[in-house]
Amino acid sequence: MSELNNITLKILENGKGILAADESTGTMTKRLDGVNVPSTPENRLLFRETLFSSSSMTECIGGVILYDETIKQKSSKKNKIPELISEMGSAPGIKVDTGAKVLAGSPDEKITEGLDGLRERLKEYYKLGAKFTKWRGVYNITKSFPSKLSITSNAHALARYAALVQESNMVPIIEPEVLMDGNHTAEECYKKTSEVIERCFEELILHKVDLKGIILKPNMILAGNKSKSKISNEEVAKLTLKCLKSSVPSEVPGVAFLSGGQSELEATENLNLINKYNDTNFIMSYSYGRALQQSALKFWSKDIQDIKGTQKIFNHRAKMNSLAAQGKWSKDLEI
Ligand code: 5MM
Repeated sequence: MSELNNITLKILENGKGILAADESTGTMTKRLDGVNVPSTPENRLLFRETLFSSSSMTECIGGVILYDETIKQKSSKKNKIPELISEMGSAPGIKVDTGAKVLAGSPDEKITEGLDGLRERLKEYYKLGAKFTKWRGVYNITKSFPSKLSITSNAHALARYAALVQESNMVPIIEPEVLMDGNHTAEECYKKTSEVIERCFEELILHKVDLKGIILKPNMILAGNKSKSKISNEEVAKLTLKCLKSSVPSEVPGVAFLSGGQSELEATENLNLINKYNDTNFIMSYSYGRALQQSALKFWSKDIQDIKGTQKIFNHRAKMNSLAAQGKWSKDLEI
């Protein structure tokens, strides 16, 4: 087994998943503003350290995606954050893209940037303890989007990123996120997501990326959040599986879904059904940001020194998702 494949399995096996705590300062400020906590480096660290030192880190969280600010911070006990995560039995990871910018040639779409100087930044992150990395491409659905240009250019960037990351002995998370914003049907989401993922794999293969040493982080197949034709959770699970079965090469060891704006419960329930019906060899797990953090953040904001209480909420959510990643969750386990 290759070293990269080994890392991938350690992160995702046995009901483990990923905590996406890589909100850039802008996004984290929005989240903190939403609960009336000032967005200072100290507060951003305090909330994150509270999660990273929770007991569920050992059993349920195989990896944590960090933002540049956090990977360089020290905990209240003066531990380096990547060391704290490793001591809890999880793997530190890092977001290495520099954000989605206006796509020249199709200004209503986005292209993710960050390739310039990436090789050097990767060396630095590796020394800081990162075992894996993340890069997110974003696509929106309208009648004419995502365009060929956005699909091709984002796939190309994702593949160049992934090749550089593997060269640096880390596992790249490939995150092509087809957004749920809009009034499109689930069928349209299925078609566009399939096209996006297929194109990503064409480029990954062209760039000689070892598919056994990556993690795919896709969206689930959902109707748009403004669509009148919603589908059931069963249908979400079945369409998501159908899409991944036909667009992802079988060498890929694991998939870790993003939550993409689903409620905590929806994200857990859909993941559970995906695992119930999973007839593929892919591990199907989670790499949730909002769906792992929302309730914990809300609770924490009421008393930012209540570490234990916040951890209890986070541990519960992590446990529920870990069960869902094994198809063992049920609604009556929720509190
Ligand atoms: C944690 O949020 C990440 C976004 O950060 P920026 O937009 O600030 O760069 C995001 O990439 C996240 O990792 C994924 O979208 C998954 O998060 P959700 O909340 O969709 O599960």
